[in-house]
Amino acid sequence: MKALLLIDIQTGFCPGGNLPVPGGDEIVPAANELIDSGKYDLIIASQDWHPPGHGSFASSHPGKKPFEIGMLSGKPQMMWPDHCVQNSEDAGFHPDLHLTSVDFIQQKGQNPAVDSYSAFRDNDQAALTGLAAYLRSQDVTELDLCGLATDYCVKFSALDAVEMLPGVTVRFIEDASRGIDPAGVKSAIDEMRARGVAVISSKDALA
Ligand code: VGL
Ligand code: ZN
Repeated sequence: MKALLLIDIQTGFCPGGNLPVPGGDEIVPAANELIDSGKYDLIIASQDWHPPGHGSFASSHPGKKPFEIGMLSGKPQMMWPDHCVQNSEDAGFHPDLHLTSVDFIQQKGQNPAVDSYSAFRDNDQAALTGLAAYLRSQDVTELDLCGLATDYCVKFSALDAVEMLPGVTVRFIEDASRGIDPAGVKSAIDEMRARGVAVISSKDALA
C-alpha cells in the first residue's frame, strides 16, 4: 500500500493565518494534484489541534513573546503565536484542499503540557498518536509526505516515519512543502536525507 501524508495544510499556517508559513498556500495546487493522481491507496492529513492556552503559545507564558525560546514541562520550547486552536477557523484545512478525498485525519497537539510537531508522537516521544499503528494495520510500505512546515512538523513526521515504520520507504516531496525559516529548511532537508528520507519533487511522485 502506498500512502500520502499531508502535514498541517491548515489556514493557520497559510498567509493570513496566525502562524503563517511564507508561501504556505502555494502548495495547495501541488497537494491537490497528488491527491487526485490515483497514485495513492491511502491519503492521510494531519491537523495541528491545540486547546486554548496551549503551553507552546507565548501568550501562556507571561513576559514571553512569539518566536522566543521558553520552557515547557522543563524543556526548551519555541514560543509560538496562538495558532490552530481547536474548532477555530485557523485550525481548519485550507479551504481549497481536496479534503473529500482524504481517508483519515490525524489530529495532534492536544496535550497542553507538550508540543507535538510529529504526526506520530508528542515531542517528548512519550505519547503516540496511533498513526504508526494505523499505517501498519493498512500494510503501508511506501509513504510520501509534504506540507507545512518543512522545518518543524514535516521534518519531525518524516524522521519518526523512518524510525517507527521500519521497512517503509519514506519520501519528502519538496515542492509541495514550505518552511518557516530558510536556514531551518536547509538543515531539515539535510537531516531528513541523512536519516534515509528520499527528497523528491511532485513530478517524481506523479511519474
Ligand atoms: C507547526 C509550529 C507549531 C507545524 C505546528 O505545523 O510545522 N509548527 N505548530
Ligand atoms: Zn502547533
